[in-house]
Amino acid sequence: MLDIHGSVDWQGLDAAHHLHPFTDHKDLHARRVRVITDADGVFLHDADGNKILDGMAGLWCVAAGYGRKDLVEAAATQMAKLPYYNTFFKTSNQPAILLAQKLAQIAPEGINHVFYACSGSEAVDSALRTARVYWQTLGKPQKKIVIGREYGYHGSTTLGASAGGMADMHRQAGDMPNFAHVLPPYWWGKGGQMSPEEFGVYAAREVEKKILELGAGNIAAFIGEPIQGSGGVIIPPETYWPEINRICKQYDILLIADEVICGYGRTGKWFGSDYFGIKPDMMTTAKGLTSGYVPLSALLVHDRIAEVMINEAGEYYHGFTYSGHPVSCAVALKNLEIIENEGLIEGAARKGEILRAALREALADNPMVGEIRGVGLIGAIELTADKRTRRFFEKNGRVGTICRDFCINNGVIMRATRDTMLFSPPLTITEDEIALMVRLAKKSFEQTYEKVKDEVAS
Ligand code: PXG
Repeated sequence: MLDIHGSVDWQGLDAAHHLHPFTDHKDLHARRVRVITDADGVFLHDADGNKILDGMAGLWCVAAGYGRKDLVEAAATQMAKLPYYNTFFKTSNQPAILLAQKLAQIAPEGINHVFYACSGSEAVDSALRTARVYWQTLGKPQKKIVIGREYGYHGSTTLGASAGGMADMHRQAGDMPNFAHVLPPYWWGKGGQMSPEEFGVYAAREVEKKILELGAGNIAAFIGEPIQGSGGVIIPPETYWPEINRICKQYDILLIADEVICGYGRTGKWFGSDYFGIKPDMMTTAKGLTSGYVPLSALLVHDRIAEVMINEAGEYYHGFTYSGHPVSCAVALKNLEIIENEGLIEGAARKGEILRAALREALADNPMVGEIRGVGLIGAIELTADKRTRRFFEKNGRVGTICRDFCINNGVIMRATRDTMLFSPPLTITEDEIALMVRLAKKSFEQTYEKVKDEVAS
């Protein structure tokens, strides 16, 4: 499809043949899809010549930033040496072995085994399958139910969608039996008159209530993101995870930390579990593992589960063609080396504080800006009709979408969940780039306020 100047009509071609994830296609075709052509550092370029600061690191994944020749070389070298071989039939490959060793080194104490897949969703599926096999092997096949949380996101396979707490996904596909959902530790939205600390304990005890209601003997696992990412960067009060640790231990329920977003430095620690002191039996990881350059996920498994799987469970009837893909594993090894050598984890903690302080200063006078929260380089800004009472706008999601559109038109990508604005830039972002991101956000938030100020309490 060529236009009169002989260049490709990218938008027309995309609309003609491409079905997109999580997209209302009629709505998309009524606008123009944005075609990203190339990227460098924290900046994206599109086919219309715009340069945009990527405040989301792609989909929370491009930790090491765009345009890294070292990652490209790691992939090319491995492709030339061994582009593919499987890990099924008593075979392995060197990058997969070395990466498993490295992951065991950096994972929390007692987590020393790795199962590879390609996506976060597959890692979640693998965790849930592993939990089933574990309990069956121990003679407790009735322990099947998985408890997740409202606003949780655990991927888009049918099991992942069922474990997650997104109502629209349940309606369309993810409504498998043996899943239950509880209140998220979302103090701003659901904490009422409680202090954050009281609410953290309250939200954790909702898990305990659900366990008592369904019977601990029927429950396989609790799954939770250390910080709920897509659900609105919900950062639990510090009282939450210690209580969840206690509850899972007391009722003999596996604790699965979904680290797909939090893992590999984003929180200013290797894992969100390190930040919050979570004691997981399994951790699902992906995204930042390869900085998104190639697909790879890793399910990290605690010794107490691995021992049962290895010594008692017999054959594990589960796996993917690309489990332990040598190119993905080689890129992951280089990416973890970059994260360590460039001090990106400590950098995330330090730069996160700078970013939040700058946002608080820049947005202090905007009456629709409520809580600004974050840990390391993941954070959120609540847009509110009344910051004293934490009242939401009518038709939740409308103001967030307005703000998101202003942001992108001004040259910065932030994501909106309901009316909460989210950010998660590459860990390589510089202080100058942080300052630019804040300037662009300030302008976009002011434009949004101008549009909705009649609805905002002064
Ligand atoms: N768990 C968590 C915590 C995630 O954030 C997945 C599992 C699934 O990973 P895959 O690789 O199968 O997509 C995710 C993915 C968004 C957005 O808009 C977030 C994700 C994916 C797509 C969009 O916030 N997270």
